[in-house]
Parts: sequence; structure tokens; C-alpha cells
Amino acid sequence: MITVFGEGRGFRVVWLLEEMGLPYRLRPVDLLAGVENDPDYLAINPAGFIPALQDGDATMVESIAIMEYLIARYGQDSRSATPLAPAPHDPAFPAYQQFLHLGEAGLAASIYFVLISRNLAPEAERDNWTAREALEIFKSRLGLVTGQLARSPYLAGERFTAADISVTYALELAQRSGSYTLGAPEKTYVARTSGRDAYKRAMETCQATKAWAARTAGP
Ligand SMILES: N[C@@H](CCC(=O)N[C@@H](CS)C(=O)NCC(=O)O)C(=O)O
Repeated sequence: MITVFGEGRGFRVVWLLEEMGLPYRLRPVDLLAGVENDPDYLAINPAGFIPALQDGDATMVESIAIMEYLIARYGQDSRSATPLAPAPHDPAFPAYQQFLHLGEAGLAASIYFVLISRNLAPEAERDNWTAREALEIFKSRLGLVTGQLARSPYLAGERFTAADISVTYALELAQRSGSYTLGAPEKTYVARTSGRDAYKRAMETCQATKAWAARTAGP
């Protein structure tokens, strides 16, 4: 049985597992309660961040690497055959690979530091140079997403892929944290990707994410 530890970016992994129809369980990790109080999780990821994945003898961190692992390991399985990643010879592959990683390295990683600065830093340090710069970096990478969405409904072309899971998570993180207001093309895109049944099932599994989404939903 595959175990996903923690929500946050773990939502990406749960969504992917739902898309692939693979059985799994989610083991919550409460970072706000202090990961130092969760020795069982620290045994899985001594660095203490989420998510992590355990699959038999394999233990992994990094949400994008975990998604790549699951697609490579189970994507060819007849029970879970997945169109979520184009093959390397497919013309969609370069855009897929780029946006899969840009969703974390360019978007989520940047907006995460805006989010924690604005919400968790001591009052006098909230509007600091680094947080402002991180927001500019987020916006510059978002321009690539917006440009691609002007050409095609999904980031790798006509078909939904794991790159859309990666980027949708980042856009929702920005929106829900109040760090950035998405424009109309991005909102339309997120409505398209989050309308999928697998997304809705993932949301039912990820109750903390569901509660956060409800708290931050607009009127
Ligand atoms: N690049 C990592 C980022 C992981 C990450 O920063 N997770 C956040 C929550 S979503 C976290 O655990 N933050 C606390 C920490 O880094 O100690 C991934 O994609 O999994």
C-alpha cells in the first residue's frame, strides 16, 4: 500500500494517485503542531518537511520527484495506464517537462516564501525585500504559464498531464494565501483542471486542504 505523508504539496501526489486509480492512504502530518512532536514522521523524513511517500521499501520526498516516480513505476501498469505524461518522443514532452518543474521550482517555491513572510514573519519583517523579490519571480514565471494557456487549454497542449497538477497547485497556493490575485485566463484554467473528478476525490481525502480552500474561497 502506498502511503502519502502530509497535505500541502502532498495534494499534488494524492491528485495524481486519484488520476491513476492507484490505492493509497494519506497519513496526516500537522506542521503547525510542530513536526518535532511527530517522531514517527521524522523517522520517514528527518528534514521534517512534507510531503513524503512510502511505497514498499522506497521512501521519497519532493512532490514533483514523487509524481515522476509514480508515473514511471506504475504508468505502464494495465490497471493504471496513464496518459498523464507524454512519452519522450512525443512533441508535447518538452513543454510537459518544463511546466512540470516550473510549477514547483518557479511558482510554488517562490510564492511559498511570500506566503510565510507575509503570515509568519515577525510583524516588522513581513514586507521584506526578499518576499517582494520572490513575488516578482513568481509573476515572471506565471507569464510563461499565461502565454502557454493562450495557445492551448493545457500546459503540454490539448491533453491534461501531471504538469497541470503541478502548476494548478501553485496557482491555488498563490490564490488561497492571498499573495496574488489570478487573472481571468489563469482562473479559467484552474476551473478547468479543478473540475476533474480525480481532483474532487483528492479534495475529499485532503480534509485540511478542503477546510483551507473553504476558508479562503471568495464570495
Ligand atoms: N519542493 C518541495 C517543497 C516542500 C515544502 O516546502 N513543503 C512545505 C509544506 S507544503 C513544508 O513542509 N514546509 C516546512 C519546512 O520546509 O520545514 C516539494 O515540492 O515537495
